[in-house]
Amino acid sequence: MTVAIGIAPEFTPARAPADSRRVLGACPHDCPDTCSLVTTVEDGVAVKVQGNPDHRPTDGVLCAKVSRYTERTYHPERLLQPLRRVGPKGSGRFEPASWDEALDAIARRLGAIAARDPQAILPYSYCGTMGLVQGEGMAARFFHRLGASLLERTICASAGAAGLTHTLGGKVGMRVEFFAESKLIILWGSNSITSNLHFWRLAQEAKRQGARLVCIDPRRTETAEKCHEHLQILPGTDAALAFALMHELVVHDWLDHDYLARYTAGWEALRERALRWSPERAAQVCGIPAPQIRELAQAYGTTRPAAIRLNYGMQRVRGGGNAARAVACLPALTGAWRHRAGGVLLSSSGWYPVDRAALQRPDLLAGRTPRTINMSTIGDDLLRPASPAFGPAVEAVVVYNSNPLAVAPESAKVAAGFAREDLFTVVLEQFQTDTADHADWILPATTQLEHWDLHTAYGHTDVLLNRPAIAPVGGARPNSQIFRELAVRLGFDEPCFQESDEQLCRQAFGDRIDWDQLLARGYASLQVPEAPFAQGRFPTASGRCEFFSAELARRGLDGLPDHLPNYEPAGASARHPLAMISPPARNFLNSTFVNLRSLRAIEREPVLEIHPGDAQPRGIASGQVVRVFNDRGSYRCKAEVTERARPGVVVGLGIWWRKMGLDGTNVNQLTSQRLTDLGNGPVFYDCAVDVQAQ
Ligand SMILES: Nc1nc2c(c(=O)[nH]1)N[C@H]1C(S)=C(S)[C@@H](COP(=O)(O)OP(=O)(O)OC[C@H]3O[C@@H](n4cnc5c(=O)[nH]c(N)nc54)[C@H](O)[C@@H]3O)O[C@H]1N2
Ligand SMILES: Nc1nc2c(c(=O)[nH]1)N[C@H]1C(S)=C(S)[C@@H](COP(=O)(O)OP(=O)(O)OC[C@H]3O[C@@H](n4cnc5c(=O)[nH]c(N)nc54)[C@H](O)[C@@H]3O)O[C@H]1N2
Ligand code: SF4
Ligand SMILES: [Mo]
Repeated sequence: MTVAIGIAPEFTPARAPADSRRVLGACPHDCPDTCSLVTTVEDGVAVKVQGNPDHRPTDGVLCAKVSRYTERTYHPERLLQPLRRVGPKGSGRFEPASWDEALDAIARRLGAIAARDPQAILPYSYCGTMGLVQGEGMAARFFHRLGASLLERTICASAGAAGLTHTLGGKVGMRVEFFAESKLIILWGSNSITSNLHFWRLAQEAKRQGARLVCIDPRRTETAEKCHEHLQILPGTDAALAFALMHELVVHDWLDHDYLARYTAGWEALRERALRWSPERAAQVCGIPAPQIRELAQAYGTTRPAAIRLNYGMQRVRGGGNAARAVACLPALTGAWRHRAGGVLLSSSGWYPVDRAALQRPDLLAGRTPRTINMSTIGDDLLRPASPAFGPAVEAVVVYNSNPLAVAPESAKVAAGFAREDLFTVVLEQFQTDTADHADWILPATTQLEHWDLHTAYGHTDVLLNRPAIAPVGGARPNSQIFRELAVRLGFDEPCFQESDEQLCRQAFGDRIDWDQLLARGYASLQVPEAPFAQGRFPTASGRCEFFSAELARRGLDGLPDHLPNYEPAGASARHPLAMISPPARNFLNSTFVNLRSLRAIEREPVLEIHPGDAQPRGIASGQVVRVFNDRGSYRCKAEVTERARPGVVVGLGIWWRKMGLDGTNVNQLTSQRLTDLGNGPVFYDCAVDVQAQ
């Protein structure tokens, strides 16, 4: 499906005068809200970052984190010049160097490795910035031209994305603004107040109009507390719940038979599977009362319009892809899609017609097909020797927009990999993170206030332009500039390596976007239909909502969604009877912002939430140091005995820098490198542990 891009009809002219020192930008962080920023600049200094009141999804409001963006940009620990390692690997000891020294040395080393086999070089990046230019723009061109290993960027959302794509046809769904008109909103695996604040504002609006809010989450989050109903489900059991809801929809005939007949594929088979999931059976699996499931089914089956805000919290388990599939099926059973305020939304990113080939230039591979390495198994892959199946051992890693030491699973292995003396590691960073500590060279990168970028979103459907508000701080340079200069030194003379960031911004959508409008207003809206699937027209191969996916069946997989139990379910192991989840802390964004004093003052220190019923037999009291452990490792932090955690499930809010932890570790010391059923994603929330008082 292609969509045109224009100015939202509801657009009102910016209030700031044309000559103001207020610069329009976009929040770069990995958050569904992608806010429009207004930065006030005085004498070349950014003094304030605020939410743009003219941008509807932002509505003039930013979260606590980005409201403090100037504290981050002018942080006394900002990296301001290139640094060369002087101590042993991982010691964090560096000396300053000039840009020429750094870039010459890096180009020499990468060139020498590439001359043997460029696949021994691995880029490692994720969403420190979501920008199309400072993300996989110039960097992708550089690594494609080099012929480096490709990186499969799975660490966050790939299971859910695959689930959605095999059901709805892409990362598409309801338009977020219409949740405000829904009468029933299910917040499924989503702590919106923490990680999708602007959605929560819409849910509140709906609540004021009489909507019922239901939260499905193993943790009693600040969001769950404010909903009418909370299903405190066991991690990794969402598909079972979805099937029980289907069971009840069938049994009570709360079905839209016309919608099912016209716009879905595989209904008979799905129906049969759903009928095996009585609420009683699901209640056993999910660890919640059967009447609660029946009530939710009745509400979902009889309320119009009903909407589901699915988030990524529920897909970080073995069966995450199937669970996302099962939930994504629900609105087609009731015909909820017929109304603009009905349906499901996990991600809207698939609506954007981004010209990735123009930005990333895979043609620069010139017929080469490098191997692909999954970023979620970086621990094992850095330690893997050369072999015919794997290819060459990884000899060099170039990290940008990511902090794998803190965020990747099974971090003892990740740390061991990055500690290899023979590994050449370059880290482009704003701060000396755990990963930067392991670098041979650290290159100081600009923040969002200092560079150009263009942003899509995954929680709304606008395109945002980020203009630099201030000059780069100290000697920092944009990622794009760093890759451009490395390209020159490696003799890459294709004209695309000369292109400016502004040119890259323009290439992202070609002539499908009005550049002048973006420059003037900072954003433009995609024209996505109000009720995109009211008459089917799903972007699947069949054009239908695919309960049964012929494509999955062709790959030898189950064509229907199913409930796949966790690898490490709560209570299954006598040695490690507790399930641990590690969702985001409200005042950090993944491992970003952990080093901001004002925000750390709120989060205080790493804690493990544990239910009184699990704490008491272990002799654990609040404030006490505990050891959390399994066969992969051990991690010490303070316990917080609280009913926010459900029985059998402990919660380690993330993601702290390792070096701020008691033993220089964080929760990922315990998580595993196993992968999800679909999408090869990580299983952060599928992790059995036990806890001991210290
Ligand atoms: N403040 C803040 N905002 C963030 C982030 C952050 O770190 N901090 N991270 C950003 C990123 S990278 C992402 S991907 C997005 C979305 O990030 P998500 O990880 O989807 O975050 P949440 O929406 O908080 O959803 C997580 C919720 O799912 C719950 N959960 C865990 N396991 C299960 C399960 O098996 N089933 C169900 N039903 N629920 C489960 C957790 O307890 C948690 O409350 O948020 C972004 N926004
Ligand atoms: N246990 C556990 N682990 C998790 C999760 C969880 O819920 N539990 N969540 C997972 C999820 S959803 C995600 S998305 C990943 C997140 O993993 P990452 O994408 O690695 O996210 P961050 O930890 O925020 O690290 C981003 C880094 O990029 C840097 N950065 C920001 N902007 C720029 C820039 O313009 N240039 C350069 N060079 N650097 C920049 C920041 O300073 C920061 O250190 O973590 C995953 N890990
Ligand atoms: S992190 Fe999310 S809520 Fe906060 S400013 Fe950025 S986009 Fe908005
Ligand atoms: Mo994420």
